[in-house]
Amino acid sequence: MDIIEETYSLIKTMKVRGAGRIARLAVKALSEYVNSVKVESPKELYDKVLKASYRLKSSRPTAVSLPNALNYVVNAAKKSFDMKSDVETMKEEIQNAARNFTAMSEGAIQRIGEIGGKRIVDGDTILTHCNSEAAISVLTNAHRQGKKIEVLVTETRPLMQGRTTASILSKRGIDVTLIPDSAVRLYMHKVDKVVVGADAIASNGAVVNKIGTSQIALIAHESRTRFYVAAETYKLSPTTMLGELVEIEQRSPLEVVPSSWRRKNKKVKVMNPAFDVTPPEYIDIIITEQGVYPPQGIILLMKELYPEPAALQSGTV
Ligand code: RUB
Repeated sequence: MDIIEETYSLIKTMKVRGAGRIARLAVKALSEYVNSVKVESPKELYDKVLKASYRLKSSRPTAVSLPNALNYVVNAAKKSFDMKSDVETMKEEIQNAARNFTAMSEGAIQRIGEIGGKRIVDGDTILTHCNSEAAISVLTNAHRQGKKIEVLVTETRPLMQGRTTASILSKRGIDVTLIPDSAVRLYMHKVDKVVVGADAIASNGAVVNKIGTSQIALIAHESRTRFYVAAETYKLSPTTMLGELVEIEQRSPLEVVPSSWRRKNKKVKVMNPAFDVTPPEYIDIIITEQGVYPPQGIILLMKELYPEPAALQSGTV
């Protein structure tokens, strides 16, 4: 299980982060694990795949891309096992599924960029939050389509993922300004569109993304600024169709204040939620690789892609 434990730790400690990246890393780990694991029977292989995928799923709780990606691979294992394949064939089919997921994910990000880039117009000032491959793809495509854009990037405390975004966009030749999270309302009058990514999208169109996203959406709503979400369809959370909630990850207080400060201020409680929920009323469109949806329309796409969410809830995969 070495590769599984290594990957668990890379995701948990956020050395690899972002909903799409952790999904691809997890399926890659599962595939490598399957390649090297020694088993006596297809049943043993299937059980090990299930166990490894449970472990990987538990590394971070909010990004639904993680269980969706792993379920995609586990489903291939189950199908192969049900077809009474031998161990070698099962291994091959599992590894193919992992490769397919990765290719699909990378293609989706590119397609979202092409679709979303068209929604940006020449001269737009756009605000983005945190570090999202899908949102960056939209901004990069708009820039490559020859539109002159200016991007405001929030720092994204406490871990400052905004610096990564600012650096990437700037290296691609885009005019970028980094601002503190608390300056969003001051600058919103300059902003034409907000573009953010997503960790999970609920069946009512609510979007779970980096903490602070919902505050930005509220400010955008107040000033009638358009609010776009760029997200691959594997960010849709099928179990929300059954009334399940998306768990919001609480991270260590030490990401907010150093331990020396905590020792001196023992009575102060420190909370560090990593994500929040933006209600559908504050979102104009969700840009997916399958097209653009109003948040209220996302349920239709979800029902098409996940016809049997109860199977996921029962824990069979
Ligand atoms: C990252 C974050 C990103 C989404 C979408 O949070 O909230 O906006 O994951 O990213 P963290 P992407 O840094 O805590 O992982 O579009 O790259 O999947």
